[in-house]
Amino acid sequence: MSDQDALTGERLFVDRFPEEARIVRAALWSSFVALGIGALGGIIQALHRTNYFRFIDSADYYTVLTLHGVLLVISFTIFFLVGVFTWAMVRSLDRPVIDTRFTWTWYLLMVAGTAMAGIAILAGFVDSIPMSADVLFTFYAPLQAHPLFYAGLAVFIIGTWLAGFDWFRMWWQWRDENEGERIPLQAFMVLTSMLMWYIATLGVAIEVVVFLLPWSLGLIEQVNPLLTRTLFWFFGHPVVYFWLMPAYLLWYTVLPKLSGGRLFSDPLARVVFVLFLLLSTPVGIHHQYVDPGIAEGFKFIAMTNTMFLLLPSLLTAFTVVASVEHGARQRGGEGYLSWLGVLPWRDPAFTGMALAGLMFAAGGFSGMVNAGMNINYLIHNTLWVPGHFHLTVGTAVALTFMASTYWLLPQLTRRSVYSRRIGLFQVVLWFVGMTLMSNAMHRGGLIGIPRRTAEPQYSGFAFDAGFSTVGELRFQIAIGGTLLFISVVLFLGNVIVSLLEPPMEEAFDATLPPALSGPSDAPEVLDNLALWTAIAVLLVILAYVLPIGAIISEGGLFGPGTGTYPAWIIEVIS
Ligand code: HAS
Ligand code: CU
Repeated sequence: MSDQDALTGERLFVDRFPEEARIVRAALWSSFVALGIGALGGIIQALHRTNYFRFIDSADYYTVLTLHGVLLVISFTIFFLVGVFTWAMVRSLDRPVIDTRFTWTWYLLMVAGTAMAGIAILAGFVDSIPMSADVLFTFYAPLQAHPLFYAGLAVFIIGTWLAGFDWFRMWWQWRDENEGERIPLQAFMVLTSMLMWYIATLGVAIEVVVFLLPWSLGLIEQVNPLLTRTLFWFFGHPVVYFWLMPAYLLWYTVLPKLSGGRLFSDPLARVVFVLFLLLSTPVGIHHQYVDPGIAEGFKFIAMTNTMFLLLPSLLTAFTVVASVEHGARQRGGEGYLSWLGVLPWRDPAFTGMALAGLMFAAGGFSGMVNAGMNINYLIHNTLWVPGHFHLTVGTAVALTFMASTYWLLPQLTRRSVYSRRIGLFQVVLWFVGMTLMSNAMHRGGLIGIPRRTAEPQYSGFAFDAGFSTVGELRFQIAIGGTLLFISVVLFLGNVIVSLLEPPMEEAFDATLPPALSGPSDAPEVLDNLALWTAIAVLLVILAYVLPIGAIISEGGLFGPGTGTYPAWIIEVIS
């Protein structure tokens, strides 16, 4: 059975696999609830920081920031991911999940985990409840949250592990029946992403279960902050590719079809996902260039690996643009660039994904700046960094998810999208809002405006000689943030109203055409997942054993983290 099988007309996904469609829908709805609440946190914050409207007290700023960060980058992204991955496994292997009770179990674990963490965060608003979790989405020590927050995270991650197991089981079953066949492309993407996830989450599992949870329960007195930070970033870099991989899956397998063409190269797509499995984890120290207690040499290794890690995204830019160009030429497009004009720009799914890709090119360039060890000192902890990640996770990922929903919705619900014009307006609004906001954030970072503070003006310290620049940037951030919020409201409204539409009569073409250069052109070794996993583990060992060993031997497994300060300071403060 080939990957790109036809499920058209009366044989829509929802008709063929009704229970699986229900599960995918549940995952998507959960993701959209998180999107709505997270976006509300976003607008409150954008207007607060820019000092236009202050709906909250500055004391609650970190509660809102944590809510915004956790709900959007953990819940919105990963619920959407499990929905898309389930859809992709079922359709590409052309078989139902093995046991729907198991599937519902991991979904419910993820819901329970989100609810636990969400309650701990929201309690931060109520002074009479002695519970809070104002630790931001990078929840490392010395910030401490209520145990419920960490327990929620643990439950959520266990849910994702079981989800991966569910998909592996489907593949094992398929493999037994299809000996010698190439793994269908979408399944290949899901499986390699999950292998990367299993490796990456080891860091956060140890951080939470061994250190943070016992510490917040009072079972251990202290932790080594540098150690928990390092374990966090062991996970904190690869998690960004975990958000990105479902977007890449959609760019590789759906965007070419929407453009009217075919994927340029299946083998290149496989190479890209293998490279992410190999290189996503041994780079986390690029978030710690300014951390004392990690030798420069280890930071240099992380930088070198990060530069190699640009390769799969550069390959993606080439392959996806080539596929879109192929589509345009099939539609009669000509010339060096004028083919762009014949693309289906009125289709919100196409336009949203294409604009997401365009913005990712800019986000990728700001990532290259971040990754340079010396230039990172200029931008670290400034507003530049939120500028970077609102282009990557906030646009490449979020806009692709919203745009692709316009294409997935009919297959999953048998309802047509209520208004494609509102859809188109909404994705373009996101693009415009994000252009304003992220550009201003990058520029603000360059003049030294810090990230993560409700009051960016320290007394007696001006960031810019001329008020006008800061004022103009403030304005762009506030307007941009407002447009983004309106865009989310239009998206959610459009989806909700679509569900009230009567079942659609007309056929919906959900086929995905085969690649121009198909799987048979790919060397067989690419499908050897055990080999790639072994090499990935080896690279992680090479990158992390020595720095972590040094951190523990200097600062102690459970602190006091003397590696961070000279011993005489510790003596003075203790
Ligand atoms: Fe990053 C910080 C380096 C990618 C997210 N990053 C962050 C943080 C987040 C984040 C959330 O080295 C902040 C964490 C915190 O709170 O402290 N990042 C990189 C590099 C890349 C990169 C080198 N980041 C991402 C992605 C993210 C993400 C992806 C989320 C999804 N990042 C860093 C570094 C820091 C950092 C440092 C620490 C900064 C500090 O000091 O704190 C690369 O992977 C980027 C490669 C991308 C490209 C672009 C390729 C272009 C493509 C477009 C194709 C076009 C299409 C359109 C599809 C080279 C693929 C076709 C349509 C037509 C019409 C033709
Ligand atoms: Cu990173």
